Formats: sequence, C-alpha cells, structure tokens
Amino acid sequence: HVAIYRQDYRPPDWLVPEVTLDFDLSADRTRVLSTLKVVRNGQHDRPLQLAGDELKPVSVHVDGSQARWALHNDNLVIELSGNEGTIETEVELSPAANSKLMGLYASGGILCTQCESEGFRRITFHPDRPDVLSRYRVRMSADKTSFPILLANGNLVETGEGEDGTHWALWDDPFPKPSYLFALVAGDLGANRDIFTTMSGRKVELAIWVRENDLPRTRHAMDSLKAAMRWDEEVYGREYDLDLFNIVAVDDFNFGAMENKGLNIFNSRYVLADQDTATDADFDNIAGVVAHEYFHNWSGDRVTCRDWFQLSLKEGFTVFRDQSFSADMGSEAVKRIDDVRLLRAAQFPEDGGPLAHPVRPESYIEITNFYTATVYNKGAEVIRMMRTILGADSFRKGSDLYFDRHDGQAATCEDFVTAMEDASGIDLSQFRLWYSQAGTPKVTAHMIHDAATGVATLKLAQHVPDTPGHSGKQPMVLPLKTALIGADSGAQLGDERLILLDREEVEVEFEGVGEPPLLSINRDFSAPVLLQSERRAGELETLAASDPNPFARYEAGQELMLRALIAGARGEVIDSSPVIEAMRGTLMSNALDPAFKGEALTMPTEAMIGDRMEIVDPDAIHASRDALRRAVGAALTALLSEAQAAGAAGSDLSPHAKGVRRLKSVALALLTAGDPGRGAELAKMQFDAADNMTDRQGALMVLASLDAPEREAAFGAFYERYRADTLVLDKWFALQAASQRPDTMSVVEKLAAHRDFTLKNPNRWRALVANFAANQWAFHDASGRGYRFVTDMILAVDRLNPQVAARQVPVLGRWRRFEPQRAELMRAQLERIVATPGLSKDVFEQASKSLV
Ligand code: BAL
Ligand code: ZN
Repeated sequence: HVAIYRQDYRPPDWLVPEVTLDFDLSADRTRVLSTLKVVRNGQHDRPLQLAGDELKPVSVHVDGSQARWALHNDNLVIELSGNEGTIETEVELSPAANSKLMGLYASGGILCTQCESEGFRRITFHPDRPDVLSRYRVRMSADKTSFPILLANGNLVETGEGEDGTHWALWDDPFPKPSYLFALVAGDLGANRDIFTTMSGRKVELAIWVRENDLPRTRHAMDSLKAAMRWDEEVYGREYDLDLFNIVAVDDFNFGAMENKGLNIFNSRYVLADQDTATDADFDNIAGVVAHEYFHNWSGDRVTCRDWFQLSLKEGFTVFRDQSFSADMGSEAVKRIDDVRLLRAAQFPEDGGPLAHPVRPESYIEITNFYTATVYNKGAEVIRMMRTILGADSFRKGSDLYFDRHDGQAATCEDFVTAMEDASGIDLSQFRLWYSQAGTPKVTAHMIHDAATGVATLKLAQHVPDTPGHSGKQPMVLPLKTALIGADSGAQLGDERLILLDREEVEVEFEGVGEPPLLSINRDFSAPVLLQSERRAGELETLAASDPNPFARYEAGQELMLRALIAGARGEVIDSSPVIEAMRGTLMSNALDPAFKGEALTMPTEAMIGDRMEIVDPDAIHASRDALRRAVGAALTALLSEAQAAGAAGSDLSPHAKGVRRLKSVALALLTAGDPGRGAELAKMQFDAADNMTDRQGALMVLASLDAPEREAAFGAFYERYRADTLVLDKWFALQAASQRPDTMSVVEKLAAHRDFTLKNPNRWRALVANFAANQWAFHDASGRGYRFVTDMILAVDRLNPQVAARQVPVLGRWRRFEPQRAELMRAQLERIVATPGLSKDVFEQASKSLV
C-alpha cells in the first residue's frame, strides 16, 4: 500500500475537456461506452494514464483506430503521439455485485452512483482527479418497466423509446466538473415537485425522488431545500445556476449524502421524515444535510478542490455554512452547543490520538479515510475563526472575492485564505498554522485583581501538543472572546473583548474593575481549544447562573458537573449539591427557553469524562456518573416531574415545541435515575401516549437501560409497529446497542444474528456496531468481549464494504488512553486486524497507524 504526499502534487499531464458517456443499464450487466477528448497539458512526452478500479476494457480506440495500450495496476496507459486525441473505451459492470457502494451500484432496485472520492474509475477509465474538469454529455438506456426514471447531472436534452421495452434519456451538464461530481440514477421513483424563483427571477424546477410510498415523508426536505436556497442568496449572494435541481434518496449509502452537480444523491435517513417516524433531531439533521449538499453547489462544485489534500476547502467551509444556516433557522446558542458537543466527542479524541492529522493532511494511503471530524468539523472551526477575526462584513467580502476569483477552477485552502486576506487587508500568515498543525491547543488562564487600582490582569498561555510525526510546534492564533463578570453583582463588567492569543504567553489588562471579577472566556467557543482556568470557590456556580452569554453559561454548568464527575471517578467523596443547585436554578428560570434547559441539564457523556482524565477507567466513570444522576433525580423530583409532564403537539415543529420535547425526555431520564420504579411507569406512559417519534424514542431510550417489564413490552410493541420501516428499525437496533445494562453485550451479540440485521446496509450496520462501540461502559467491558465483537464485525464488513469497516477502527485505536489491561486487549485486536489476509487498504491504514 503506497502513501501519497501533498508535496508531490503535479498538474495533470493531460486535460479532458469533454466526456461523452453512453450507458446501457441493467442491474447485472451494464455496458459503458466512453468518449474522452484529451489534450496534452504543457510540454512533455508522458503517456496518457487513465485510472481504473476493477475495470476490464472490452475495447480501446484512439481516434477511431485500435490503440496501443497497456494495463498497469488497473490503470490504462496509452502512448499518444499528437497533442490531442479522442479515446473511446468500452467496459462492462455488474452494479448488483458492487457491495462497496462506490461507482455504479444497486440499492433496492434503484441503480445509482457514488463517485467521491475515487469512484468514477469504477465506472469508466478517466484521470479521475479533481483538477481535471470536463463537460459531460450522458446517454442512458434501460428497461422502461424496471427503470422508468432516468436522471443524470445538468439538463435533460432529449428522451425516446428504444427496442425491446427500453427507453433512453440524454443529459447535458453545461458546467465543467471534476469526475467525482458525476452522477446518474435509474429507478422506479416518484417525485415531490416544486418551483423555486431565484433572486434574479429565474424559475428552477425542484424534485425529490423517492419510492412512491415515501412521497408523503419528503415535505420537510423540500421545505429545507427552499429555505437553504433563499438563505444562500441572502447571506452569501449565491444563486442557483441550473434550471433543474434533483435529489434522490436511496437506502444503501456510505456517506450522509453527495453533492453531485444538479443531482444530489442522499442516504434516505437524511430525506424522509414525518412526526410518526422521525425525531426532532432527525428533522434538524435533514435540514442541515439538505442545506449542506445544496451549499456545495458553490463551495465545492463551482469552485472545487485541486487535490484531495484540500478537502477541507469545500468541506470545512460548507459545514460552517450549514451550521450558520441551522443557527439562523432555530436557536443560535443551542446550535452552537450541539456543534461543540460533536466537536469534542468526535474531533478532540481524533486530534489527541494516533490518527491525528492537520485540517490539510500531508499524506494518505486511502483518501476516504480522511473524511474525518478534523477535515469537516475542525475545518469549519477554522473558517469560523477567520470570520471572528475579520468581522462579518470583511468575511463576506472575502467569500465574494473567493467565489469570483476561482469560479470554474480547482482551488486550494491557500487560495481561500489569500482571498480573505486580500479582501480584508488583515495578515493571516500565522493563522495558516491551523491548516498545517494538528492537535488541540491547550490554553491556561490565570487572573489577578488589584482591588486598589481596579485593574484585573489576565495571564494566558498556550501549548500545541505533539502529534504523530510532528513535534515542537509554533504558537497559533487563538481568538478568545472574553468578558469579566462581577462576583458580587453577577453582571458583566464592561464590553466583551476579542483577545488574540498569538504568542506562547500574553497578558491582558482590564481597567475599572471595581468588584472581584470572574472570567468568562472562549465565549461561543470562539477557538477550538482545551481551556484550563483557575476557578475560585463559587465561580462556576455564579457563571452558570448569570453569564449573559448563553454558551458560556452552559459551559460553566458543564464544567461544574465535570469537576464533580471526575472527582467521583477518582474515588473521591463528592458533594453533589453545587450541581443540584445549578440544575435547580436552570429548571426554575423564567428567562431560559426549554431547549436551552434541555442542553444545560444533559450531563457530559462517559466518553467526555474519560477524555478529561489521564487514564480512562470505564467502570469508575460509569459509577460516578450514575451516582450524580441518582442524586440529582432524587433531589429535584418535583421540578423534573413538572418538566416531564409538559408536552407539545407532535405536529408542531417550532423551536419552542422541540425544546419542550427535548426537556421532557431529559427530565424523564433524570427522574428515572432517582426512582427507577416510578421512572419505568412514567416512561411507559410517555411511550404509549406519544403522538410523535421524539417522545416515543425518548421514553424507549430510558426504558432501554432499565430492568423492568415495561422494557420488554415497549421494545416488542415498537418492533411490531415499525418492523417494515427500515429507518425506524435502525432506531430499534441503536437503542439496544446504547443501553446501559450489564447484559448489553449479550443482547448486541444476539442482534447481530437477528434476521433484520445485515452487513450490506451501512445504516443498519452502524446502528448496531457504531452505537455499541460508542457505549463506553459496555464496549469496554473488562473481559475484552466488546473489542472482539467489534473486530469481528469490522473484518466481516471489510470483505464487502471497506469504507464502512475502516470508519469503525479508530475506537480501538484509542487504546493508549485506557488502563493497562484494557489497553492490551484493544491492541491485541488491532494486531489481529493487521494480520488478517486480504485486508482492504482502508482498514490497513487505520489499524496500522493506530498501532505505531
Ligand atoms: N462530499 C461528500 C459528502 C459531503 O460532505 O457532502
Ligand atoms: Zn460536504
């Protein structure tokens, strides 16, 4: 397995201005005829190299004649004497046999494609690199009964009838695009159609294609699409550019969705929703993913990436754009809390472990391993920090300049930063380190107050930790939104300041500070860092009750809980009353909305507690968290019961109604911790009375961890009701995999043999395996049985779908963080993986790097 390095980038030897494809489609045997116009790029005598992956050429012609060609490692090599040529190739594929779900494959009778990153080479021979942009013309022909709908990128030019019950369609995409944005779909699909009028008055035909039965569940996705189109016009000045915009949902999909030009293909879980089958979180995720893929039309399709090392150019920016969109559609503070929770849960562990890599990686063996939380979510934080430093107006000027300057091009992260600099006049030289230095910076804060002079001095220091292959790092630019809060008054003292911590140590003075100040720092999580601040007695309590910045207020509450939880896990006797009183204050507040209360009452997960400890002992952490939850539940029964009794009609999807439901289930869970018997009754009542999936799933989640007859009854009823609904059945698997019971491991092993379990569907596989592996207490059972199970599942799915398998390896890769016996058991499973014959390069890369 060879590594590819960023520094080895070289422009393409040959360009391909035009691609013509002719598909004769069927599930078992599809013929692909391709005609490429190729042009030599610069002065050289190197042959034309066309990438292929598991392709067998039936024929190859150059300028109409049989050509001299050879296959080298699956790639087609052709010697060309002139500076241009027309290359015709013919290959045969079997979509039904394609279990990798890359290239052209079959999902439940629908033929569809997934080409990012390197799937196009599984369809036809092509350079298949993002800096080769081509105009595509695509003819598709298929049986009319099985495949009445034929879709591809761009505009529909012509359709017609063929022989033997076939029909055909001709599509033309006027925008040159890289091959990873190619798509086609053939299937028996119905459309939810709508019209969007753009800001310049053009009418765009929108369609969401699903199985006929699923059409009623597409309304929210359509509303989200139109809202996203409007938002991108208003916030970024970006207008849609084709006359058609198609979305197709399929059940078997490796990613969440894919931004193919004019033809987005989605995992059905990010399209289909109604109140009976989808939770509020599902609704929010759909809005976020629909917006994300739509936003790619500019940040990804019109301006694409020069090479895959620049992936964050489109992904970090587009995640930032979808986060901002969702914040504008709901509560900014709650959205930020959710995004930071995800960053801490997924990206911080990555940044602190053996697979740490910069936002712009330096090398890879298999590029699909780099669709990571670092490239996506830390990448989004980097964009957010630029906006914080530049201010909203300059940032918008910068994005306008970027789109204008690079429209139709394959660009780099450097191009983006340069556009921001040119538009704002602000020097971002040092800021660029965010693209090249991995690891989460650590910041320490220490404040001294001189009561006599009224001067408070804040001393800040930063340290960027070593990561594999990279030590001795430079100080970064850390934008820290900071304010002081009066310890006596609880009021903010003066304005918020943006401190740029850009050296190892910085001192900042605040004047006119009359009362002892409390530090409200890294407000809104303005920099993705680990902050350690000395806190005086009662400081976190005051901030949790009165910081006017909602995010900072939430953070203070979480920090208060974490300190108690960590002390408990270390075996110290803890006083839970500060946490209880903070929670009481939150529940009783008239100023806070229910969604915020729901967030503030959610305790840090066991994994997050572990991330803050030197050595993770899952049993001690579980016991500590359980004890604190019991204490809170017992102390606040009346207030929690009140919150649990409140409700909102399932049809009401307003942020307020969602907040009421969120708080309802959080309260139920805490109440149950205090009194499991009463909790089981209440949960069963909530389950039975629910008119929406949020309440139903919230109740089932609580029941999942109980030892009560109500548990079996509810899971049985849920299964009977939804057994035919793939997406809801995923929840049934996921909830059991996440349950906090001593028998979870046995239950999960049985579920892996259940008739509804399959290795072939990524959603189902992840529902069981990824949720189990995220269940710290169960997965890290001291026997090592959890590690063996997950390893068995990785190896089994790797034979079918390496991408799905590889994404599960990093949980084992965190072995160094655990107590020695578990660490050894985890490491042994990684060794077992690496020693397995026939391993994919995807899994090999993740597992071998995790052992170093
Ligand atoms: N480009 C892959 C899927 C996504 O990030 O939208
Ligand atoms: Zn994306």
